[in-house]
Amino acid sequence: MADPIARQQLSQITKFSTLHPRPEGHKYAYGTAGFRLLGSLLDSVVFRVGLLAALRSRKLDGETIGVMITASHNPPDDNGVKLIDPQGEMLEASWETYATMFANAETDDELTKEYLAVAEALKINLDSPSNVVFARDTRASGPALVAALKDGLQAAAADYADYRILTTPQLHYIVKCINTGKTVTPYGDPSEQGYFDKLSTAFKIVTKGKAKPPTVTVDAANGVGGPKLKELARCIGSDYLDINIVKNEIDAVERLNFQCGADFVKTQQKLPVGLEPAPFELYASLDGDADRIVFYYVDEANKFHLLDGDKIASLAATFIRDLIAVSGVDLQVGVVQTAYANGSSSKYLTDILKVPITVTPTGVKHLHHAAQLFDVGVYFEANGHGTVLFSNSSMKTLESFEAQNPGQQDAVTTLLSLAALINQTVGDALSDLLLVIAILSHKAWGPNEWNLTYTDLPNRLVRVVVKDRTAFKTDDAERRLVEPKGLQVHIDALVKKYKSGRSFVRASGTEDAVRVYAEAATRLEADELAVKVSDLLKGL
Ligand code: NG1
Ligand code: ZN
Repeated sequence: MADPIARQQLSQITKFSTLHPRPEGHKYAYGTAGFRLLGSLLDSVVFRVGLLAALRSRKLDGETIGVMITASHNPPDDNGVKLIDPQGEMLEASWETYATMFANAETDDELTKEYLAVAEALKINLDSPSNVVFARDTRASGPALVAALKDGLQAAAADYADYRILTTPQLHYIVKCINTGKTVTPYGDPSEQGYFDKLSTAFKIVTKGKAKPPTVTVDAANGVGGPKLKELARCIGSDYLDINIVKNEIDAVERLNFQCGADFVKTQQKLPVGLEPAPFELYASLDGDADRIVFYYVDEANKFHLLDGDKIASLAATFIRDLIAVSGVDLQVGVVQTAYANGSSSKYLTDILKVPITVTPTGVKHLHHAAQLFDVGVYFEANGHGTVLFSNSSMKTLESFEAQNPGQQDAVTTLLSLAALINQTVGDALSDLLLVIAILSHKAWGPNEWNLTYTDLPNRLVRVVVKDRTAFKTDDAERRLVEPKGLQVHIDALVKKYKSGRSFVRASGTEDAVRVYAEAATRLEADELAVKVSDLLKGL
């Protein structure tokens, strides 16, 4: 049986848990985006996540773990919670099971038993130090969930720091800063100001000697990104950059992600409602926790053109590849995509840029891990979530490189500053915004020139509700169905009939549905292919 300290902790957990009862009949699952559902159903879940975060930190010798309370691009009444590992990465997959187990424990006693069982199985000393930091987005349910989290952390005797309202990537940054603070490669100052200073300094170095970029208008989805971007722009200074922030009503909580924001613009393939853009000017939309960004503009005929994650990836990969070539450093850039990447983007990267591509299943953790295998790994989901990772050895190579001429020196300085400008922990809309602006100003491009690099194939994404989405099993990075048996043959037969046709079906990881993706040479054909493939799922 447990020692006195552990016994006291367990009795505290049972006691506090009674204040956070689990709603009856609800089954929780820690998915690709952590727990995410109606905020009113999350009190017990967040309390229990506090317990898990405390254990996770103890397992890792007291390294600091992050807990972010957000539901990203979801509607205002939803909320969510996810854990951040010490290097600012997503929670290690094996722990997702414990998260789900804790969330579903039926009684306070059962929860306490599971807590002890995990501690014993993983040889965690309950008396050892535990450190957790947390933050939330602007949702109305946030403060009450923070209170539940604090109860969990207190019950598990963890030390914690409340970073209040932050973007998701800011908290990832802070977690990494804290845990690298005493190493030879500290990531930065573990504070919000440290984040702003790091990005703004890097932006000024990367754009040194370039003309001040034209004003960019940013739709902040009425979320946390708005005030944070305002502060970031203030740190950069109006001598270097002007940003016009719209959809910035964070107090109108019901407007969060409503008819605006990155998800709305990407899925609807249209402008945020009420935006009246000037032709050929650059616009961008963030999502509710500012880890996604998409860009767009209208032409002289007011036609909307989307510049999504694939366009950001190819822009970044081209720029970095060219800088590496100028510098003479021996490094390789690679791009990581999912099956949702537009076929034209993959063709452009492979045939024109000659940049290697890895395709992984959906979910940022898969992309992130694949990107770590390149010297410089660029990864973006088409929906605008992504970043660029510089490996430790590339950083060493760049830092110790002896340039032979000023051109080489400039290129190496720019590469090193890019590594500082780009959030190395997770996709970050604010950092990605500055990256894109910096690249466009180097190239003296507007959004139209950027868009002309390649033309997206028309595509359609359809959500289909089926009886049991777990019956849909895939391989080849989700591009082919293995089960239900025989279905892939029918999809192949349909795809063959369309010029540049491609289609696949996979179960969503975040919703109880399957998604059908189709692309083809024309809008009509892409829509038709999507409908025909969806029809194959009728009755399943
Ligand atoms: P699912 O529901 O598994 O398709 C969606 C997005 C992912 C990712 C996750 C996490 C699409 C097609 N899918 O996943 O890219 O962002 O949500 O939020 O956009
Ligand atoms: Zn998000």
